[in-house]
Amino acid sequence: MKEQIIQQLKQNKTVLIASHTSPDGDAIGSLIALGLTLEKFGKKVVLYNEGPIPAVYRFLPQTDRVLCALEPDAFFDIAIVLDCSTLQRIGAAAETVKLTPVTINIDHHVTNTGFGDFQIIDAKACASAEIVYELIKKLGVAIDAAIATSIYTGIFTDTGSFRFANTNLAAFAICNEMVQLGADPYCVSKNVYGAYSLNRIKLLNQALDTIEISQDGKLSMMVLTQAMMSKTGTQSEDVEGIINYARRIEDVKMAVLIHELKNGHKHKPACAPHPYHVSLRGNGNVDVASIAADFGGGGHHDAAGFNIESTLADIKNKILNLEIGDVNSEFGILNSES
Ligand SMILES: [Mn+2]
Repeated sequence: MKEQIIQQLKQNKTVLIASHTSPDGDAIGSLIALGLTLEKFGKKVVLYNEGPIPAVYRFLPQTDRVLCALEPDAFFDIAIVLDCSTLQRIGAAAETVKLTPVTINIDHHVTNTGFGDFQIIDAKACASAEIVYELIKKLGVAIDAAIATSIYTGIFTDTGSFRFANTNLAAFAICNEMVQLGADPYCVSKNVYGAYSLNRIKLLNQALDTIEISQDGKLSMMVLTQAMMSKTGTQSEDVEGIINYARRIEDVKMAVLIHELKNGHKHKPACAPHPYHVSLRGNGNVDVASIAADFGGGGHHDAAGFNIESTLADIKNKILNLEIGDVNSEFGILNSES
């Protein structure tokens, strides 16, 4: 498959590269790394991310050239979609991609639908940045400090700083090489774990106040509403990482964050259905990707999510009634007590 993709890249001139909305470090890092590489490879490259790009990732090279909207008549020879389990994850540009003659799907989500004409889907890869790195090697393009920093950041953030179950040998090997090629670990972590705004701490306080634990103690649940966000003056990027507080509670196997989405109908009463994004985080013993898939979402074994239009009471009920059975972890973590 890699050979065919390289063949396609050689034959064509204009390339659109896109990654998912509400991007994380892997979505941005992979996007920039592949974009800079293909430019060195002689391609005309447009980078797309619907955003918003969190402030903590704006230190990455050339993030200011990432477009959040395309001209309605924009046309490309090839579209490359990164870190997305479905094409729809990129947002409005999916319509442009559908009209593109060749679509390449590069991803590491187990729930990837296999869309596009060519795919490299590797659920064992620690990040999409790992797959992008391998593609760059195959292309034979020299990795400069800007590309190295972008790949390093993608792997560093998607492995939770080498803490999550997806942390593999490649994560260390590639990051070691990226540091040799000019990535600065201190600079990356200083930016990624930069200072929190007071507003964000106030939002965290509100979120912590909503924690509920299921009867058997295996599930923790948090809620963030738009009212809390406007009260604390926070944006969607400030929500990132908050779920980890619910996950770290003793005995919890799965943490859930129910986040009310922005286009909630303002004039509807609180008991009417609203759009929510539900994030799931497992501790290694629960396959949260399959739970998310049951609700029409997707993700990884330990981190997944879905969107739902519901009342808050309904969704909380559904979640508290979920069966959190132990499954065989694909990472072999079978240290469950029960
Ligand atoms: Mn990723």
